[in-house]
Amino acid sequence: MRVSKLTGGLVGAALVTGVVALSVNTAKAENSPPPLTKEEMKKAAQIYFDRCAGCHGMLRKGATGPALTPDRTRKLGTQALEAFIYNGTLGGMPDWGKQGVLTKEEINLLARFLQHEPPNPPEMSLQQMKATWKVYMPVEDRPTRPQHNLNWKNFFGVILRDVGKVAIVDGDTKKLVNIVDTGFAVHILRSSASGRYMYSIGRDGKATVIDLWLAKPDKVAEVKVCYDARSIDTSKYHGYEDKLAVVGCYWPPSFVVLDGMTLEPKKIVSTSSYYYDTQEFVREARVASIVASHYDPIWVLNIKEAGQVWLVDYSKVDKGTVTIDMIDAERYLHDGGWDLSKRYFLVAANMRNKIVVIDTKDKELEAIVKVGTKPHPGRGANIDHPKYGPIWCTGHIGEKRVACIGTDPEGHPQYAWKVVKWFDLPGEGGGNLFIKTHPKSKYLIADRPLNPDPELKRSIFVFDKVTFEHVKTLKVPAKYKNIRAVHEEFNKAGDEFWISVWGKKDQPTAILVYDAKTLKLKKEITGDWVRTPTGKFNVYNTMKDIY
Ligand code: DHE
Repeated sequence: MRVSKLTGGLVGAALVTGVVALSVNTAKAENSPPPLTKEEMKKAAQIYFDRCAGCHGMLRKGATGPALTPDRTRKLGTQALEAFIYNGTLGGMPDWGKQGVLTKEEINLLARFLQHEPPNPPEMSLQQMKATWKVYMPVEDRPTRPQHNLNWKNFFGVILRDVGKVAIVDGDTKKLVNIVDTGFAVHILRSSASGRYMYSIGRDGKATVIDLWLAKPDKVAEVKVCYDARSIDTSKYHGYEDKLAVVGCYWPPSFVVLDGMTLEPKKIVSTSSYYYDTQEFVREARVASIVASHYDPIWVLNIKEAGQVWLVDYSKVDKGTVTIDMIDAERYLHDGGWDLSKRYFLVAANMRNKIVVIDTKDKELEAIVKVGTKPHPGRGANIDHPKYGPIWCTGHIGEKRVACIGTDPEGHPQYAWKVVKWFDLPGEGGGNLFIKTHPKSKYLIADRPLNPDPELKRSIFVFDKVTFEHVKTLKVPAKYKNIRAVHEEFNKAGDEFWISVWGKKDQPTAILVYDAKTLKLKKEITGDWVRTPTGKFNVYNTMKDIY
């Protein structure tokens, strides 16, 4: 079990409000939830936050996972809830018990907790954010050129998820450059427009900026802007390079604009909104993925529950103004990426089995494309195909098919916004989280960490980018036990790709480097520091949005 980082923060604050006690005491006798002591409530709230809130929401109204409000959970009762938590579901819910992540006692606690009203999570003000803001190296003390001779644009930032660190690894030599303390469960990394700065965002809402030009690249500033977050990006438009950053928060539902170099918080905007379709108010309308336009001073923010895509113009943020175009799209928006031209942004509406296409030039909804069950593209994979022209592909959590969509309405109108190609991952079931390619590579690579089959979840599947034929299955060496292979990333040249061997916190694992031509394992990056590696981000590919 992960150690609580929130105690005294989110959960602590919720307890202070007295909401918990209220909900326990006022429950009607005939329909009362199973008893929980204050201590148990605190512990259960933490487990829920760590493991469940991402999919079911802090207020448990449901998103990627179903609603877990007491009217539903009390009908299910403790035993049925325990069974779900222990075994997971075919819809993609992890088998927390079977995997050994949660003990039987913790599962029982959680099952009882779910039958109570959810505790009220707290808000966060700009002043509270500023109290956490630390600049380790002021901008004026930072170097004006790189203080090392390393090929820093081919560095990889590797998330060491459960140990709360990011490793900077030299993509040329595969040597560790430094390990940076970033905080709890970093989710993603993004690079600034120049590539010099690497940003991380943790599940605890802490943003960190790392300066890759320092003799030993390290963090130069950090700030906690919310209690729960998944996304961060930076200003990539000409004239704004490296100047601003934006964090997308899950709780409180909001986005926060920061100074790009110091992370000083500048502006908070609430994203609580109305469901685009029913027009009912949704307090917990969270920010899922964010991308930065290269052609306009715009961030594309996906407001998950509301089913809206917000185009946020940051050009006047210094005057206190952000202008937002709110585009009605589909629920529930999750992850996505640019097409090859970087005019269109494609994002998964994962509970409606659709991909939403936003035209960022004309600032409107371009199309909604039906795909398979629970699309999960990561940022997707772009291919310039000889027949279909530019296409963008996504895999699915809920099934084995991969769908590729035509993205060139001008050059190839007959294929635009249609699934032009379906192809299957071998073996049964879904569980794919990420697919990736590189303009220089012949291959498209897919993982499958959420598949229940222990062999499939440790495998990486390689496909020909033109014929879509399955070329090879790469298996993580057998010496790594009880692991999952997750997330692919190419190097700058596109001639190798890296895979994470994702195990438990107490288990040293590896980052595997494959030759992208021969598909042979070229190098195992190991060491005591390689713990729970998840996402890996090549500086050049991330700054240029190459995927
Ligand atoms: Fe992620 C991307 C949210 C579970 C690893 N994840 C994203 C993005 C969102 C998101 C909104 C897009 C960010 C962007 O592009 O701006 N992820 C969530 C969840 O809500 C969810 C389902 C449950 C949760 O509680 O977090 C979840 N994600 C996971 C995992 O279990 C993974 C495998 C490991 C982990 O860190 O928990 C995981 N997510 C990642 C990675 C990316 C990501 C590596 C970036 C992929 C990329 O190539 O850009």
